[in-house]
Amino acid sequence: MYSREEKETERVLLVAVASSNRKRWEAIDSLEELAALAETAGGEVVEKILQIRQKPDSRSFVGKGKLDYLKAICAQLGIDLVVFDNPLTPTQLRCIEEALKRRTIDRTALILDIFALHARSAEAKTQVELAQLEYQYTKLTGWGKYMSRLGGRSGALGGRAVGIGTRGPGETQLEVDRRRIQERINRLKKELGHIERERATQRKRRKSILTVTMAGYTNAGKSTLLNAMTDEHTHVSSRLFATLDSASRSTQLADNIPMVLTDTVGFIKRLPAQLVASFRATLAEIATANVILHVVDAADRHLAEKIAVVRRSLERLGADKIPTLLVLNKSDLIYDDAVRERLSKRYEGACFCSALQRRGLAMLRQRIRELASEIFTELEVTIPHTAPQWEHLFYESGDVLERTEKDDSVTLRIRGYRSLLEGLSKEFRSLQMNADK
Ligand SMILES: Nc1nc2c(ncn2[C@@H]2O[C@H](COP(=O)(O)OP(=O)(O)OP(=O)(O)O)[C@@H](O)[C@H]2O)c(=O)[nH]1
Ligand SMILES: [Mg+2]
Repeated sequence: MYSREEKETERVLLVAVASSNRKRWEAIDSLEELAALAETAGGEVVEKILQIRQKPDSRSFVGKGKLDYLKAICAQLGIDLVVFDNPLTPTQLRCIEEALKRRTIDRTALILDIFALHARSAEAKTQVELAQLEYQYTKLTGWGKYMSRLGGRSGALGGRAVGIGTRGPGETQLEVDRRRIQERINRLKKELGHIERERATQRKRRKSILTVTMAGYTNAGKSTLLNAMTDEHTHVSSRLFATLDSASRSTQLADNIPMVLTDTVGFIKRLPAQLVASFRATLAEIATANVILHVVDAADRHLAEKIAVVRRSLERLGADKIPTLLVLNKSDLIYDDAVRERLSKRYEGACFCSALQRRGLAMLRQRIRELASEIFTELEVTIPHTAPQWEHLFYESGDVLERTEKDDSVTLRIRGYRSLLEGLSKEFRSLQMNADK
């Protein structure tokens, strides 16, 4: 009756509740972002409603009077789906669904849905499924009937995708008990643990390759920048969360300096905790990078807030100590020189570029090079044949670019971490000097 089978797109009503008039603008901005999310999920936003209410009602969230009003709106505008910007308890969800006779979800469920829609690789699918199950588990005191009728992704727990907020493993009718979900959660966690360990070993293999990871708010242009810097064609889209996998591309910075550039999933305000947890392996790529490119949409009027969201997320991932370059992307959309000036004053040291028009990339490469030269070094050591263990140690600590053998010694040209190689060669020299004495 309310499913999407008969219609192309679902007609969506968005609702947000702000706790005071002062919080009004924040809520309006958040609603705007929610609209972009709903559209990304394939819905058509028909109406947005903002309510100022000091304390949410424990049962109906919005209160009885408002519920009647929403019901009238739903009927009048032919709404299929109601999305709340605020997190709702299972009781509230059920109460609202029953009153409105419309499927009702919150922001978290909507973001989870988009992730389910965009997951391509086996890993991303596993991560999304885990996040959805964890989310459903917390809501498992029972879905309302407008939710439980609808299925999810085939496989896992059965069912078929029919509408926003129901994709992914979706189907959690009451008969699917907590134990089965918990079992599935454990299995998925095991699978992901496997992937995580595999990635860790892969990372260990690279000794002196500069690893640069893109981080940033969703839609900032990370994938476009990756493509521009590597001449690749990673999927780019104006939709939110287009990228859910961390794709790495090898390229060269300059002077034959090898570099691996990694694209990752974007951040968003209030990214569901379940997603952060299950995308740990993907996000961990960020924390192991040598350099982070924090990509932002320079023309976005919420720039400062989005930068703060990303910085907080990086902190949480333990990536806040990694050298980070702020990249003010989409500079082609800044038409006013005064705005540009203000930005460069405010974000000193940031790099302006346009990934789309491939402008400002040389400067960006130059800045990455400067950072790289602080991190990596290239040096030469001559090791006498009487100390073969040192040759072994140097081989272990960097990438040997050249090896020249002489009668009594061997000379290595090595590239690797500055701190490691310089420490090692200092130790080697002082031992050599003592031996010479
Ligand atoms: N005008 C302009 N648009 C850009 C630029 N870079 C990217 N875009 C556009 O911004 C949108 C998002 O780009 P993506 O590269 O997919 O952004 P992303 O950061 O990878 O987004 P997610 O993967 O969703 O987190 C696309 O429509 C791009 O064409 C730029 O320099 N200028
Ligand atoms: Mg992307």
